[in-house]
Amino acid sequence: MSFFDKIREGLKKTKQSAQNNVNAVLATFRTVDEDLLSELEDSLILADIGAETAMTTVDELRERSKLRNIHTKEDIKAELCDILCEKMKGDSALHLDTKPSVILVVGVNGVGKTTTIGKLGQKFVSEGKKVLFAAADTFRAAAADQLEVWAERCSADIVRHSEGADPSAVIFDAISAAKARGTDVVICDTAGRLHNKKNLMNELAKMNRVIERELPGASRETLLVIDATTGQNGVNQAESFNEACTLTGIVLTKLDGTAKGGIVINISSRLGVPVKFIGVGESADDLLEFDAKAFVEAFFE
Ligand SMILES: Nc1nc2c(ncn2[C@@H]2O[C@H](COP(=O)(O)OP(=O)(O)O)[C@@H](O)[C@H]2O)c(=O)[nH]1
Ligand SMILES: [Mg+2]
Repeated sequence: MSFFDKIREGLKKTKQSAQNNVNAVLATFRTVDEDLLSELEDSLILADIGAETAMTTVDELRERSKLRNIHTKEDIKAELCDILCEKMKGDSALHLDTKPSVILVVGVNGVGKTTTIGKLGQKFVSEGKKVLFAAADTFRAAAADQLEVWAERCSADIVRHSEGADPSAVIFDAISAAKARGTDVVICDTAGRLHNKKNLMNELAKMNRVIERELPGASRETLLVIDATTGQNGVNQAESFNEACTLTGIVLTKLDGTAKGGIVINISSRLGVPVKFIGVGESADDLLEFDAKAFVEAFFE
């Protein structure tokens, strides 16, 4: 299945609703007037693009329609795609230039952190990289067991401690092992069960201190995983985590399970943190590098 087919397949539910809405609005197109703009705004909001983003999108469309001739619904679609791509611009690439480099994966419980780490491991190993997982979600033993299954599946190494251990100690050991073994990428799983923001900040700060101290100058990524099916709640989570640590990218999982794929546009335009990957299923190859243009095209196709 091609890359585009995968996005298309992953966005099937979104398209069944969003496309119908946007297309239904465009089907009645005669001219760009306030009726059309407000109907478009509503259909964008229904796809979870967010009220604010829908409003600024429509404002931009209004301005453009004054400057350019928009004659057909294809013209409008093209302008709409262009405006939404602009809102998502940002660097979607991972920057892992040092050996080892470190990816810290954060997010609330159940969003798909461990699964995403497994998928990333698979991707890096297939590129010929040596990967080590740090099982720093020590909250329950099952979390490390789950990561271990992925490690076996994709031939990555894993460092784990017993249940309840200090997550920063796991990361410390993982980095020592990575240095000794010539690992390319260390991917750290974390617990999503932190009770409050202060707790979360302290824990993340401690892990970051360990990485900083043990690997000064190393390439780092901090990826926030968000479940696309949680809608507005996902935006709130992103805002909290963005305050607690410096995020370098977002992974939006479970796009295959939602009719509201517009959340991708909402989150990346609101936070100014680029979406780097999208998850469209549970298996190892269901993680796609994010491409704003391909995404928007599939969205409005
Ligand atoms: N459909 C679908 N399910 C996913 C995706 N990513 C993760 N999951 C499922 O979501 C559930 C929770 O994932 P897990 O990685 O354990 O979440 P964690 O608590 O954040 O580590 C599991 O059943 C995963 O198989 C995705 O992109 N699509
Ligand atoms: Mg987990």
